[in-house]
Amino acid sequence: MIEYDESEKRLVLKIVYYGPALSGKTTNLLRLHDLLPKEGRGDLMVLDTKNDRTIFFDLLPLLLVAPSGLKIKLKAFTVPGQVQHDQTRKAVLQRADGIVFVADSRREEARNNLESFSNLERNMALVGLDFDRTPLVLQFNKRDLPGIVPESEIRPVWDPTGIPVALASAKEGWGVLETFRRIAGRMYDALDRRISLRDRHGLGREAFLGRLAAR
Ligand SMILES: Nc1nc2c(ncn2[C@@H]2O[C@H](COP(=O)(O)OP(=O)(O)OP(=O)(O)O)[C@@H](O)[C@H]2O)c(=O)[nH]1
Ligand SMILES: [Mg+2]
Repeated sequence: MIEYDESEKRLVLKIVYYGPALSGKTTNLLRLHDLLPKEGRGDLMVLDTKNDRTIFFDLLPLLLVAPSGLKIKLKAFTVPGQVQHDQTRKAVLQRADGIVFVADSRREEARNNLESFSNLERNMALVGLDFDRTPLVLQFNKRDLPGIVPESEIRPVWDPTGIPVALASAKEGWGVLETFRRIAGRMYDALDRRISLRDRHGLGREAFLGRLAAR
């Protein structure tokens, strides 16, 4: 549900980091803020935390300008993962153009991951997002910890679904940028089909990703 105003040459995109409590969504945005180039990167807003738990949302705004002059603002949000904040999760999820689901890779978290994923599917339906058409990337975070589900068990489950899987340790700072590039790439493809970013605005996929997520 992109916000596109052709006369104003303005496009606003929204990425939502979703997932169970404590899976590392806020940490992803903190790292992303550190890893992305200063140019075009806004300030990270980490809102209303209580003992480091998100109770509203976090927001990292990014800005880039296409050769046509189109101003693209990309807002990366996190939802609060704790079960009781479902209303807030739904509100933050509204009009998302891309979703990163951050799972906790530890085996004992499998059930929480699944419940949160079901919650995502339910809330997408409630806010009118089509699961099959919304760009989605699945991040298995906390790969630095012991007791994680190995990749050999993850791939056979998720690869057949077509949902891209990224492995990460947001704490150590790896996999975060890759995850972001993958969701941004998927969003570019969806956008290009709708508003011809390349042909009308002179913005190719690599240029889009390069300006957004160059290191
Ligand atoms: N070992 C390890 N710890 C991590 C990793 N990512 C996040 N953490 C830790 O996990 C805890 C929760 O991280 P947050 O980023 O606040 O989790 P969240 O998903 O935003 O949690 P909610 O806001 O409650 O939904 C913090 O202590 C982080 O430092 C990781 O990759 N590895
Ligand atoms: Mg958080």
